[in-house]
Amino acid sequence: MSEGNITSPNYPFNYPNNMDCTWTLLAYEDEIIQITFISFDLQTGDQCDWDYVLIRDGDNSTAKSSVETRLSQSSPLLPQVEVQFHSDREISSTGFKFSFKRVQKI
Ligand SMILES: [Ca+2]
Repeated sequence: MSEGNITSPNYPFNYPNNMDCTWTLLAYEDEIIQITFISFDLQTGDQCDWDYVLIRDGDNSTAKSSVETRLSQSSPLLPQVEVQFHSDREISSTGFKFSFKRVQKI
């Protein structure tokens, strides 16, 4: 799949509690993966420790995001992306939707 959309479970309705989902997006060697968040609404927590989306690239660096630190549009550009979604045992929201596509490295 060279491009598509990924949403939280049940989107655009509230996601279930106690969810753990992982998506792995891979690009070929001369490509990178571009992620664009279309919507993002999770239960808020000071430390992002209730419900969160964790985006990890091939170098294992992490970008943890909640509604407090909303990812900007069209970022990041990564060769390999693992997206984890976690929700805790209570309070949910509509969740997220993002699009991804593989683009040629310049
Ligand atoms: Ca929650």
